[in-house]
Amino acid sequence: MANQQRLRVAIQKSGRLSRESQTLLKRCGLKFNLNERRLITHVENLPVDLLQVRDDDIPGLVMDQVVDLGIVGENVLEEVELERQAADKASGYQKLKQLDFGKCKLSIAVPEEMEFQNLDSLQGKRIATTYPYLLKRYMANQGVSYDECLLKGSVEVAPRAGLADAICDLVSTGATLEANGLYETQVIFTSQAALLQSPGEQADEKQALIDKLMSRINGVIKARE
Ligand code: PRT
Ligand code: ZN
Repeated sequence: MANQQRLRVAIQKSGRLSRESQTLLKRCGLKFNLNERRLITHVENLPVDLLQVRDDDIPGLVMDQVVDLGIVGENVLEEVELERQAADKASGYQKLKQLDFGKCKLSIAVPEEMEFQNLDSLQGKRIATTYPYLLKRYMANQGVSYDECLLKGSVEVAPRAGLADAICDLVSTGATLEANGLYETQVIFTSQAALLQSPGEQADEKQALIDKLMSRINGVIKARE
């Protein structure tokens, strides 16, 4: 394993959370030059290494204590947590802070022409999603059974393509739903980016660095409000 003395922080390599994750860390005084082709970047002025990875990998890296901190959407965090619990894998973490960006909803949406009265209208229907565990938990709580259509992308076109009757996908402005002739019926989860810490105790020096970063992050977020 690489140098364990340095604090490891996982951030999304490229996507909706990348820019704001980097901006937040820079505002906290971390000096670094990221290159998308590099997995690890050394921060110049503090013993911190940044890992640029797919967002889906971040919760597992934190839960397995491969990294000390991670920034990821709560939607991905909760989905991975449920998936790992089902597989009997370690799923512990500490949520240090909600970061006030990457806000979205995970919602069920149906085609405009569908006869939808309430959730029971979806009984026995097929629902396309990238979030099978969050959907399953919600539907089980509501007592509605459904068939799954697992898609890692293009969820919003599944009904029109005849692959599913409804979808469960992330929504922010709603423009994607509208463009695909769908409307939101239920919000099943609300999400924003969060800062996570791996479970268990850290060595004193590392914990002191985490505390220092946390107080800077609190300052940055407060200044934004
Ligand atoms: O490559 P990698 O796996 O790292 O990235 P990714 O493609 O899986 O994720 P990415 O970058 O698209 O999103 C990262 C995170 O941003 C998500 O997990 C959410 O926490 C957050 N986020 C916030 C969103 C959205 N808003 C969002 N609108 N993620 C996705 N969308 C998509 C949604 O899936 C749909 O296709 O945008 C479309 C809907 O947007 P509206 O504005 O039309 O409603
Ligand atoms: Zn992803």
